Amino acid sequence: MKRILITSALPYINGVKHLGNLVGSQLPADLYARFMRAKGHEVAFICATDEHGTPAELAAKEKNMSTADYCLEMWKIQKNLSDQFHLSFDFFGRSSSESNYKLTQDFAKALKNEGLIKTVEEKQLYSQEDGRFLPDRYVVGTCPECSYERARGDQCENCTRQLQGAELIEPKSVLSGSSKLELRKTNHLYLLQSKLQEKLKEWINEKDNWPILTTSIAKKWLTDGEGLQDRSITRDLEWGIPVKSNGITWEGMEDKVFYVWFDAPIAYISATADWTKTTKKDPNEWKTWWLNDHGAEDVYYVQFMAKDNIPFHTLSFPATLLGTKGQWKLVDYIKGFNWLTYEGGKFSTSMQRGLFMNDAIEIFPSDYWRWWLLSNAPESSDSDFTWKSFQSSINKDLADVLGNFVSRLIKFSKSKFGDHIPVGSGYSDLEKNTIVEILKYFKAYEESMAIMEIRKSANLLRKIWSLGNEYLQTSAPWTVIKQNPEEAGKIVRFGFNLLNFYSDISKPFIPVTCQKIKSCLKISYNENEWPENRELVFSNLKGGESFLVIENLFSKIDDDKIRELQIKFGGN
Ligand code: B3M
Ligand code: ZN
Repeated sequence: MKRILITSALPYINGVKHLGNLVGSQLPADLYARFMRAKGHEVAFICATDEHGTPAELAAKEKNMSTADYCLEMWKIQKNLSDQFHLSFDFFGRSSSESNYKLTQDFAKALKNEGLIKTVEEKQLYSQEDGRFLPDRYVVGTCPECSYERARGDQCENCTRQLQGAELIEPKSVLSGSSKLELRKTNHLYLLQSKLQEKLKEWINEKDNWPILTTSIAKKWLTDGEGLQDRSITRDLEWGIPVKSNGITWEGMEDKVFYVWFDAPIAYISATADWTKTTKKDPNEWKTWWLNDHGAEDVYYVQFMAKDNIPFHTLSFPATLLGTKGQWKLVDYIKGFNWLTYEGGKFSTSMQRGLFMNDAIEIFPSDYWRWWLLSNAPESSDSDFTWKSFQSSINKDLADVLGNFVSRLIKFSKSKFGDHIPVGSGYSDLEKNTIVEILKYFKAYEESMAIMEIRKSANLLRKIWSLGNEYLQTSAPWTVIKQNPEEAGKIVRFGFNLLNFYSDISKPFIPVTCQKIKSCLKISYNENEWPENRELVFSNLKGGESFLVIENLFSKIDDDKIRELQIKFGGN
């Protein structure tokens, strides 16, 4: 049994997240957490809302709410939607929690004690019209690297380059649209990341099993020297974690807050602490996940995120952890994702473009979305959501393959043998060969799930489902029963054992469907059950067990519905 720590990139508090956010971190992380729990490992699956920085302030302004009230309202909304998509976080916390305030301030103090923080006078964009400095997302302009015209003052979401507002071409205030901006002096605390360059390079170079996407982005910043420039970790904002620490006075920092990207990754740790303090016998259990001298050395830590977050997770956050010279756990594996596009265009929260979780869950059940998003996850390249592709995936993979197998088996059994599974005769070569074939693909499925190859895992699971249909087609119980009811009974019993097997191994992808199948079989649904005993697994059901008929496990989506949705949500 291993101990697996899983964190998903913290969704910004502003607005309901779109399907791109969902598949870009939280949903694949949930798939992996479910699989590792089912395999009997101890899992800590942690996430939280990322509540500081300009996204929160700007969004609250738009709603004419205090930022604190806005964040609380949005945390509840995002938590509720996570539940509706069956994201099985062990804890969904908040980066604005008291424990994150304290831990962030403690980290800053530790870094200062290691001589890794200095006060730097810098020039920030100041807007006369707004009467304030314009940090990060308060300013928008053209990216100097890729000419993307909606680059923000902290990062270009198009080419992931981390930016300073003053680098933008033709910068404008996001608040007033004013371009009458001037550079004014202001003091900020800088984390001397450059001093950690060699340590970080050494750490990254040890990661020989990381996906190319992750290491290439990390090394780009390390070799070009870009990513390890000393970086400001404070901002001229009201909303955020105040720059103070017990026992340390930060000269001239009285009205500054820590930069959101300084405190947000620390929230992975503080949310774990909030989790164990509120739900565990030992409130300090969080230390066994995060401190190497408390047992975290044996933890396997995996982070899930979109590619624009990779620089922060391979450089800034490890620099913070290493810089304190504490016993902090560093990530073992980063699963990064490319982008999900929407009908050939970009998803965008700020531009309200694409399909958002609250709309999606109203239209189709969560398993439909889970299946399409995971089987099309933007792993090695971008994926494009189109309504046509969604329709085809639901109608073919779910309805025609898994759904068809279930309905043919159950309808035939009910009509010929009543509502009890027939015993029938013993398995013959056809069943034994089918078992060998299924176990071959099942082994490959488990292997790809263990290394988070998501699309490959979905393809293997679909193949395993299709072998059930092939078995029914070949064994043809509807023909056999005319001559040999005993043989037909055996086929049906084997079919039910296949069904039970499917309802265990498909749980990470489509948990609600698996729950329905278990209730049809009158077997209690246990998320952490996994078919470990390969030999017996297809004989668990001996015959005689009663079952309930499932009415259409999946409903096919017709062309009219798709056309309506394309129009409603702006698809092509
Ligand atoms: N809030 C997600 C984003 O960039 C960002 C992740 C923080 S993880 C510590 O959309
Ligand atoms: Zn760019």
